[in-house]
Amino acid sequence: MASRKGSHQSRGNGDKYSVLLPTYNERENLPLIVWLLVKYFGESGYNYEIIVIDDGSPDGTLEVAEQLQKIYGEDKILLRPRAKKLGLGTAYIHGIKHATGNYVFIMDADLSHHVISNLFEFIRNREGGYDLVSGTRYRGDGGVYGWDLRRKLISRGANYVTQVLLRPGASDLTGSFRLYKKEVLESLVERCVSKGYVFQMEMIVRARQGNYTIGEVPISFVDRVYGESKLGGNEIVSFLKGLLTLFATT
Ligand SMILES: Nc1nc2c(ncn2[C@@H]2O[C@H](COP(=O)(O)OP(=O)(O)OP(=O)(O)O)[C@@H](O)[C@H]2O)c(=O)[nH]1
Ligand SMILES: *[C@@H]1O[C@H](CO)[C@@H](O)[C@H](O)[C@H]1NC(C)=O
Ligand SMILES: [Mg+2]
Repeated sequence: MASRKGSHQSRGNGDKYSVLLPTYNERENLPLIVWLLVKYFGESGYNYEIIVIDDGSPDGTLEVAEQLQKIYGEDKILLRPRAKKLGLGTAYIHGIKHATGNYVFIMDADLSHHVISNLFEFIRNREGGYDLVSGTRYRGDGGVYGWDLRRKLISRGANYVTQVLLRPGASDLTGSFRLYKKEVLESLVERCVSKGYVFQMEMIVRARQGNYTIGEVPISFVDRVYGESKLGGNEIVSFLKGLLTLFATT
């Protein structure tokens, strides 16, 4: 890892990182992930902003985000809420419109990703010239913790079927911890048709089609401690439908 000397100084030659945090009922998780991000970026000297896209969470996530904005500043914490739950895919699209960075991180707000141990690796890969850097649970030290067998099988199975059908050239297709060049993200999002869980996968498939270079960083994924999981039978059915649509149209 590169030296951390010279922290608190501007770094990255004018580069700016926008972190998109979509939230739905993440009141308990948001303060910690924001604190971790502020701490990391503050110490490393990279310019950054955190964009919280809350979809009218009934648990009061937005009020918590407003408090965080008061603490860390309006230039660091941007709030771009929507009135109701409109889905993860469109939350990203909404967030990108307001991003002023030339690089964009997307990650879950539920602390499932070990953000700090990995951020630097993402940035290092990015600086190595990749158009997008994707966190992978299926290579190197990557892994999944806290999931029951059923969920592990679903995730592995979905990944395997997609590998066989679409040969996307990345080991983890449904992962949600990624770093994009902003213009790459914009052009991929424009071409994506799917919503929900297929969205992340389609992004990688389209990246491959567009001949973008993809770097990979092994990540650990831990199950959320706070809040409820939303993965049910419906998601699995719609995932399979989306996968087949993607297979048929690419
Ligand atoms: N703005 C917005 N955020 C959402 C929506 N659905 C999920 N999210 C957020 O997107 C991230 C990923 O969603 P999760 O529910 O954690 O999905 P998951 O990790 O596959 O499943 P669990 O962690 O088991 O619930 C989290 O930060 C959620 O709060 C939505 O419709 N709108
Ligand atoms: C990607 O590369 C392949 C092989 O070099 C080429 O045939 C194809 O046209 C390229 N696609 C795009 C979108 O540039
Ligand atoms: Mg999660």
